Amino acid sequence: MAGSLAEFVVIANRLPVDRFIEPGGGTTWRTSPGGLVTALEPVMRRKGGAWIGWHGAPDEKLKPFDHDGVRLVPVPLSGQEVREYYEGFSNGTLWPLYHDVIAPPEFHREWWDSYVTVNRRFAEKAARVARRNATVWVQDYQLQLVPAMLRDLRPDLRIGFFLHIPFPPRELFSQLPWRRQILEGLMGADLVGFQLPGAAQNFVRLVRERVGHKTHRDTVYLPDGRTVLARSYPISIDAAGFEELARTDAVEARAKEIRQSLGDPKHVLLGIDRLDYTKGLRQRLRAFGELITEGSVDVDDAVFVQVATPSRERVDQYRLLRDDIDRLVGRINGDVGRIGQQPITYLHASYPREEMAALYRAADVMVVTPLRDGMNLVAKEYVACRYDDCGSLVLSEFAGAAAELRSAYRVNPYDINGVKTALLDAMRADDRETARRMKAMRKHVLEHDIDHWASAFIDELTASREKHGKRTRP
Ligand code: GDG
Repeated sequence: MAGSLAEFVVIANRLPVDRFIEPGGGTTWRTSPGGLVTALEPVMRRKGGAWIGWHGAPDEKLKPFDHDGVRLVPVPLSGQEVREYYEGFSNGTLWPLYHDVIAPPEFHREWWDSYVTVNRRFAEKAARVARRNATVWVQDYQLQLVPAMLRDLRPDLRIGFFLHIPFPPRELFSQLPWRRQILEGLMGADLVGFQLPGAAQNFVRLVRERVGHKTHRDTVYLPDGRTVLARSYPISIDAAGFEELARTDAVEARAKEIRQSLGDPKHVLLGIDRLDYTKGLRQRLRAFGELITEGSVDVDDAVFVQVATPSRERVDQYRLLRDDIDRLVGRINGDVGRIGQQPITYLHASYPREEMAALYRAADVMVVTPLRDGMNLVAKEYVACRYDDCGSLVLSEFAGAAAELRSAYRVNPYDINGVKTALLDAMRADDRETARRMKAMRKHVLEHDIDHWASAFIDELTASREKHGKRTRP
């Protein structure tokens, strides 16, 4: 397939593969775990798709290659671009700004310049790879300028954009020195997708107020007659795939083993997150620590397992966070632990999918307390794995998932007493109440899986462009 033009193109910061060096020195690529790849693979295969993204190593140029029937087109980044475009503007400016400025965003003009340069490189690559009238789907905050840049180069294309993280209200977005350029970048798309309706509304309002375009509900009317639709498409997971994995004997056995090695306590509580300041780790650990200190929960009865997957370790704020959480866990375990009885088991590591499923199966209470989160897939994965209708979910109202998982124990993570109450409620609930809540959440997650998400977006993108094409045809 390499060499031919693609009918369907995905552009994301990263290619959906990881490189492995074999013992003999040979290189193989393996599909990286993640719902997006799984969801898009069938479409990509059917339509002769291409995926454009960085392959993960700086200062290295690679030729396009085929992997599992999909054409992968690597985009090179220099070491300096990784620092300025990726760690800098994407993760030091946009990430904190879009997550309610939980950490202060940094604004540096050279980071912005690098963001523009790299976005242009992605757009140019897509312009060369896409067939005439092809569909291109741009992913996430690292690439918000790509839609407009690509439209300039290839007005024939149908362009969609999806933002995986929140889109902030104007009071926060307006801090950005390059706010107008970002809005104009996004408006290059025919369809701009968000996790929640509120984010789409924030976008439309900003376009009206900052750029001055006419808008009506979810539609922006551009001076050239083109329209841009802004809608919500809450992302999901391969729910059936997770359930199937959770039902395997190996995962069930491992879940038992995990509980045993924790001393078979009455309650196993679990948190799984990238180690990120948006995820509210500190708040949940404090709440749990206080419950034990006060004696509301006996140290022999409950264990909190917190998996914090290493993330963005070269960004200063993430290094500080790691030290902060290390200290907090040490203090709680030091204060209230006993020999052989550590209330918090803290794991700073990443695990295979099977181990994740076993952890979900081992946990009685899943604790998801982000201060702000676009969606939060961990919450949905937990629900998908609880095929026996056991297990409770404590969920922050500031996670996108809270709009769908209405039967979770809902918390404001800033309210430590509220989190404590919810943890106690979840631990003390009887089986009937637990099953009632879990059944309702499972129904939703199984009916609204990742395929549902991808086809809703692609169908709308197809329809919007067709409508638009008819209106403007001379
Ligand atoms: C962004 C948005 C939005 C984590 N540790 C391991 C591991 N994971 C997997 C989880 C889950 C995924 O990573 C994390 O997804 P989240 O949604 O929880 O969070 P972000 O990484 O911040 O994702 C978020 C998402 O994009 C999708 O739009 O929901 O709001 O911030 O799937 O299972 N997987 C494995 N080992 C680990 O150690 N295998």
